[in-house]
Amino acid sequence: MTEVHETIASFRAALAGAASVGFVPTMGYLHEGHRSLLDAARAANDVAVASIFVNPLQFGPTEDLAAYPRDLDRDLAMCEAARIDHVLHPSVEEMYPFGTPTLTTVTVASISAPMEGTSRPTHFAGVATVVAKLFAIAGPCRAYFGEKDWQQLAVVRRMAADLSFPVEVVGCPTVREADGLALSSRNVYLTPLQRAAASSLNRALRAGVAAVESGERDPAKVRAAMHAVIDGVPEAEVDYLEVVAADTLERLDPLAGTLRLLGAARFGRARLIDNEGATIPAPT
Ligand code: PAJ
Repeated sequence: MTEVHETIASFRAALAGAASVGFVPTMGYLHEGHRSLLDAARAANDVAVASIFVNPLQFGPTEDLAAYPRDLDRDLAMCEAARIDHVLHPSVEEMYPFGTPTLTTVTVASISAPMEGTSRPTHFAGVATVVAKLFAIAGPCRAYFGEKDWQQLAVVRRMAADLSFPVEVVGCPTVREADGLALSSRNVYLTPLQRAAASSLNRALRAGVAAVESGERDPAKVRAAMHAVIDGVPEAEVDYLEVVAADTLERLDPLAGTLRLLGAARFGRARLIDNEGATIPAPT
């Protein structure tokens, strides 16, 4: 039976003394992408736990905090099916008893700045602050994050290392629909027409990967290859399409080493993000 905890104290007490803990932080409205993280946590640890908390700190003033989809009963049924032992489901007051914004904020410079950071300037400080709190609450554990949010994964990895959290951050592959669209809680905002158009984001990124794999080393040309796929899609409003170093997220010219191609686009109300990897072998 999955046990639900509304207080930090009760969740902490439940985890104390476990030989190994696998932890999956989420904002709920769980789908098969989250399920893959729950399964990975369950498979590799004695105790498998999750958190469900829509974190107000990581939403900008004009973003979808109030509208963010929620369905706790369905989420708990998925946790139960995945044999998750404990779920932390705190109120905003339990997490932020002194209110928001918090006086103490965790920021991860440079990695947080480009791409999502440009479009959503306070987002990663909100993510890093809540994840630091969740790591402090869970204690020593393996924590599972999706590659779907590649920049978030990079921010969390660096934060955990810089602050010496006793946490091993584990990245898990992106779960997709058959047409390539990455599963996301925000996909529910899409109308049927927008849903059909939304696969163009992943197609654009794969066109960029194909350009790199066919020998293109000029980042501007790789970006152009991605734009060529999506710019003509009337439902898509591109925010950015980038190719950067996979770990530092720095721009490289010429392209070299382990790369990540990342994009964000609006389809109606839904702002979707996605990414793909490409590696340029070192010259021999
Ligand atoms: P949320 O969007 O609910 O995502 C929770 C975790 O599920 C994240 O690590 C995310 O990368 C992963 N995930 C989402 N879609 C996925 C997919 N299609 N395939 C694989 N993994 C996927 O990300 C957050 O919540 C929040 O920012 C959080 C880290 C919980 C902090 O509030």
